[in-house]
Amino acid sequence: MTHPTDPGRRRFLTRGLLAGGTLMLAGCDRLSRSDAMQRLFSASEGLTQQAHRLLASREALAREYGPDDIAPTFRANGTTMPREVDYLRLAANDFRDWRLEVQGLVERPQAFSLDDLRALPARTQITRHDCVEGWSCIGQWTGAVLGEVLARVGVRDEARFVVFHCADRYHGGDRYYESLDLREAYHPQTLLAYELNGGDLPVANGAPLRLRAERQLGYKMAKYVMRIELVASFAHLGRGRGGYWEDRGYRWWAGI
Ligand SMILES: Nc1nc2c(c(=O)[nH]1)N[C@H]1C(S)=C(S)[C@@H](COP(=O)(O)O)O[C@H]1N2
Ligand SMILES: [Mo]
Repeated sequence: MTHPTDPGRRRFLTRGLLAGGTLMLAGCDRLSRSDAMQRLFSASEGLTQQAHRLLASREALAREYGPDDIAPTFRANGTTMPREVDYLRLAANDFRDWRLEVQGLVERPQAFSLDDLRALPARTQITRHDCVEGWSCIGQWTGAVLGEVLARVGVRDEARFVVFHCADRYHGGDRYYESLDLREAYHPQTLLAYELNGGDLPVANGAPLRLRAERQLGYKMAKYVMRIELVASFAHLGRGRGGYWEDRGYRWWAGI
């Protein structure tokens, strides 16, 4: 497995470097004329420092909260009740026949039942969900660590992104989907969640399984996940931008 330098991340890094450089120069205008400061600001050293700081921040944990912070009901947004017949049939039988297909650029494509996923190494975390529409909500999520699922299917070297295919068509139009790069997928807080606040995940919040990628905005966190596909590019999916909302102008990189 390699950690890819995807275009989104490269753009993010460049933006960060430029912003960091401008701030430092603006704040240290007088000092920067001294020899020592000139040396410190010499292109390679300054950029390396900034790059290290940014790379480290990609590994950082999202803030976790305490039980007292949990909202009484977790707000639901976007699709809250899929209308697709296949989904309704699975829901009617309490998702006993539901299977998560994991396929694409993997060594051993596999289908996981909910029990299979519950048997994998799990994590519980209390985090804040931030939606671009301007609201936040704190909830407790339990789920299988996505990295553990990926380890079981064996990610091939060519794979760069993990795509989440959902059951719902947003307002009856295109199917919802999302994608993460492998670095975000292997982050310890990235979960395939089957529980919210200690109970089964409600349909409104993505039953039976939804993604939690805690350092990303809400629209990245695909609900009603049916299939996971490992890909080298998402050009062939939807309108080619890596997600339902990305196809409509949202940024692919939604880190917070
Ligand atoms: N399948 C699917 N996933 C989705 C959406 C959706 O409409 N369909 N909406 C997204 C948006 S914009 C947000 S803010 C969160 C909302 O999650 P919640 O309903 O648990 O609050 O789910 C995201 N994942
Ligand atoms: Mo959102």
